[in-house]
Amino acid sequence: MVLLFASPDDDPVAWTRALRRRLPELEIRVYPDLGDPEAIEAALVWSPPPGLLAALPRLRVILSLGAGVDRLLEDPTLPPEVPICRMVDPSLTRSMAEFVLLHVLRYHRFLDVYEEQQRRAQWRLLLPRPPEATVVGIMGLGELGTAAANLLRGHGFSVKGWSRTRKTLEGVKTYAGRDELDAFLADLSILVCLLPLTPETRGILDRGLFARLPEGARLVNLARGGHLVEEDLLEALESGRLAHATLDVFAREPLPADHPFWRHPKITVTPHAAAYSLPESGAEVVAENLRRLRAGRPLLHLVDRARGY
Ligand code: NDP
Ligand code: OXD
Repeated sequence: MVLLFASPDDDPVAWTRALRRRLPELEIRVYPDLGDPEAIEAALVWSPPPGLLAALPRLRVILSLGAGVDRLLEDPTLPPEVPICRMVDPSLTRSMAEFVLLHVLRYHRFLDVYEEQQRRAQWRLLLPRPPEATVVGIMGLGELGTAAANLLRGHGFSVKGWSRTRKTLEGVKTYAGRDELDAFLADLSILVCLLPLTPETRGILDRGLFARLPEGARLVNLARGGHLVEEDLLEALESGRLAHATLDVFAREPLPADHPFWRHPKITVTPHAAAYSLPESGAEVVAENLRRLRAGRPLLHLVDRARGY
C-alpha cells in the first residue's frame, strides 16, 4: 500500500520512521513528491492544500493528523465517498489535558493578576482560595474535554461540562444542548472551549454568551479560532465582563503580526501549541487503521461528515 504524508507542521522523518517500524511494507511518499498519484490509497494529512486529495483517484482513506477536521471538510473538492478518520491518540489527549490544567492553575493562583501588577511594580497579595472555589466549565466532553475534566477534578476543582448529547462523568456536573447552556455558564470562574468547529458551533463564543457568564470570568479557547467572535471578546475585556483570555487558536494562523491580540494586556497568545501527537504513539493509531483498511474491518475514529466532527 502507498501512503501520502502531507503536513506543514509535522516531521515527516519521525512519522515515516515510526510508521515503517509498524508496517515495513508500507510505501510512504512525502508531499510534494507524489510520484504516480494513481498508486496512492491512503493520505495522512494536516492542512493539505485544497484540491490535493481530489487529485488522488484511488484514495481509500483520509487519516487526519489533527483531532479537528474542520479545515479538511472546508475543502469543496474533498472526495465525498472517502472515509475520514481523525486523530485520537493518548499523547495528544494527555498534552491537551495538561495544557488545560496549566491555564486553570494560572488563573486560580492569580498569575494573570500578578503579571499585571508586576508591570506596575505593585506588591499586593491576593488571598489564595481552595480549588473547589474555582468553577471550571468545559465546552465539549469528547476525547479531550473528558480527559481535561477528569484531570481538573482530580486536582480538586469544581468541574462542569457541556456537550451535544447527555454525558455522565463522575464528579462532573454535565449539561447538554442549547437548552442547558445558560445553567452551564451561570457560575463559571473559567470557561474552556474544546468543541469541534462545525456550522452549529461557529461563533459560539460571542457577546451573548459572555453576557451569561459571571462578571470577571476568564476564557480559555483551545479549540478553533472560528468559535470566537474577536470584536466581542475585545469589547468584553474592555468592559470587564471578562477579566482575561487565553487563546491558542485563531481565525487566521499564524496570527498576523499587527493583530491586536498580540499586544493586549488581558490576552495570552500561544501558537496552536496546546496539544500534539508524538509520532511514536500517533503512528500506532494510523497503523491500526491501515491494517483495518487492508483487512476490510471497520475503521476507528470515523468522522461523521454530516455532523461535522
Ligand atoms: P470529540 O469529537 O471527541 O468531542 C467533541 C465534543 O464536542 C463532544 O462532546 C460533542 O458532543 C461536543 N459537541 C459537538 N458539537 C456540539 C454542539 N453543537 N453543542 C454542544 N456540544 C457539542 O473531539 P476532541 O475532544 O477530540 O477535540 C475537540 C476539538 O479540539 C477538535 O475538534 C479541535 O478543534 C480542538 N483541538 C485543538 C488542539 C490544539 O492544539 N489547540 C489540538 C487538538 C484538538 P457529543 O459528545 O454529544 O457528540
Ligand atoms: C488539532 C490538532 O486538531 O492539533 O488542532 O490535533
